[in-house]
Amino acid sequence: MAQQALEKALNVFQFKHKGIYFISNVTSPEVIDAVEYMEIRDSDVFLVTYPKSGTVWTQQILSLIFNEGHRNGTENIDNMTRVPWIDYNIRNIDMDSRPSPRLFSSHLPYYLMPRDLKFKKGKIIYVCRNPKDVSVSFYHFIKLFCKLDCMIDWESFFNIYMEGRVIGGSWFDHVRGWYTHKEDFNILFLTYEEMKKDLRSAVLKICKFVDIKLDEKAIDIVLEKASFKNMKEDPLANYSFIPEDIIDHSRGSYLRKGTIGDWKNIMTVAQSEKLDQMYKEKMGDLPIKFCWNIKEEAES
Ligand code: PPS
Repeated sequence: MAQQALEKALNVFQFKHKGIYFISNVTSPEVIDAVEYMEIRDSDVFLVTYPKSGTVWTQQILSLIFNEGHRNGTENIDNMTRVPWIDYNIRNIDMDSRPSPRLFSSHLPYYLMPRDLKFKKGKIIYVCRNPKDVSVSFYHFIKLFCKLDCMIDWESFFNIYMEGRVIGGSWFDHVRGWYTHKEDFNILFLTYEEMKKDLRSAVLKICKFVDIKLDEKAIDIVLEKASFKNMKEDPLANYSFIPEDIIDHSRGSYLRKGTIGDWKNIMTVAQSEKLDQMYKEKMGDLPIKFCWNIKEEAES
């Protein structure tokens, strides 16, 4: 019954286009279709993720790497303006008139991205996170949406997530799609977990990939300003600027726990096994390694 109510509410809250679910009212099939024809510059950098995989965190990191004015605090620009979404352009930013190097964010699957990227123009940073923590983060996040007017219980959400009937579609299809098509793009793969365990190394990898050299002092500033604690308190980084008619900020924070292994606090053994089984079926042949617990090394 609870699941039926959630499914009904989701049918109003999100729409399906070309195999993927998007949030209604904040984007449209026309916007998504136009992305494919976006003109790409060699210096463009796209941050791509499945939802709840560390997008806002990486937006902050990219913004700090690229903008000295962000590092030294002389500019007052929020993350979403610095690294705007191409699939959710809620501020109607004119992407074509932005100066190079342009930074963009997206939750799109590989096949809906701008066509030119497939000719290795521009760069893509793909960040993925273990699907158990993603599901839990997603569950808490979805409850913040004003327009999703129904009680959301974990079990119903988990079932719908496993079927891929959520924003961004199936985690398995998204990550598998990007991973198996990585040769078509100029791409750097990162995991949320490696960022969490050793942010300095991840930041250095990003700097190398985007060809920017920062001195030790600048790297230290990036690390400090991209820390969970700092971002949670920073109104330019914590997404508290999302309009109240989209997110009800009184229900919770965009930056919630920021850790690895929170799934253990809510997932039943049966749910965890169901996900393990699906992981084995859909991802088992890929050499990607995830870390499922803060104390563990990465494993497939
Ligand atoms: S969204 O809505 O898809 O853009 O969400 P996304 O930004 O991809 O993911 C949100 C989760 O990322 C966590 N987060 C961080 N973790 C560690 N350090 C930093 N600095 C950081 N910033 C954001 C955020 O807390 C969400 O995870 P959960 O597990 O819900 O806390």
